[in-house]
Amino acid sequence: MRDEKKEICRIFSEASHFVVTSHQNIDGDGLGSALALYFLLRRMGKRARVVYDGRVPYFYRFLPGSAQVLSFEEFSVEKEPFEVLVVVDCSNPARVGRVEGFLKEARYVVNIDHHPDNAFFGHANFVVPGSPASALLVYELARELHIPPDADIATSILTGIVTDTGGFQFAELNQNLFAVVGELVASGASLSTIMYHVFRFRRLEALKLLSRALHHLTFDPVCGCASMHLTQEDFRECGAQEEDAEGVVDYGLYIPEARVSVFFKEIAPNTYKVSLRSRDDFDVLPVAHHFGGGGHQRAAGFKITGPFPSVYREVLDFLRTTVLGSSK
Ligand SMILES: [Mn+2]
Repeated sequence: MRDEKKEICRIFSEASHFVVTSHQNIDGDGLGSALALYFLLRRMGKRARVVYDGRVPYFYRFLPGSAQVLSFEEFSVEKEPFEVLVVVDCSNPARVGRVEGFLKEARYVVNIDHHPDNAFFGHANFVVPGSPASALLVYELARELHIPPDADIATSILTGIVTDTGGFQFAELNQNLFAVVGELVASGASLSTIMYHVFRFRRLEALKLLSRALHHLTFDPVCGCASMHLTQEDFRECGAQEEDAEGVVDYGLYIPEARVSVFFKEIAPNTYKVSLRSRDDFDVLPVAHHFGGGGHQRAAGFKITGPFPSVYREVLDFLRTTVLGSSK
């Protein structure tokens, strides 16, 4: 079998113009991985751009290079040619928004990801579903390229790891991961700065929104399902944006008996983004797939439309049946 890591290193060495992108509704792993690749390619003397179809959330703007991220519009104006499109932390090209059109333009598409349902859409696919973060795969690539991380690369990679492990709560900080974190810290990354921005740097509007979501929190002790929702009205009344709901779904699992947390976010009238989180013993990915979404075993999501009461009932009924049907 072809070594995908080596193939990507070959593409990185041979080509000279790169666009790096990640999924819409970007998180610390998507952005951290994209920026780490950007710095890595620049260290190799390449021309690289990070293009993202969306706005970088304010709490990730501490990241070095985040000001250089181009919106889809900004890049379209610039019209700079590129040979390679690197898509990172993204299971499916439909998730990159309008950047999806670049897949046809690129000579090579490089796919670096850790989602179990990755569609292998690249010419080279470095996909490791067991990896705690895509950023760890970027770390491996840097090693393969013999490029020791500098402070910018280290900060970007560690932000990805911190985000996707929930600050080392969802993945055990074993000796291997600890060694990587040690090297990144030695290279100039500040773990406390990253933890602060990823988890505790939230504007008043976001905290007001969180209080609304918690106010709506309900728990079904029979199946261990915790649920929350936020309506468009909640967002309006709090003066909040979509990015302000980041992390809300995690609160459902604070309940000791909770096995799964579900969070409904109304993003347009009667259109809901649904996030799912679970503990080790329950896989939410089949639930997300059932509703046409995707993600990971412990964190997944999908979109659904309809009036809230019927949407809520449909999802909760399916969840209940699935949770109760799975072994305890
Ligand atoms: Mn990720």
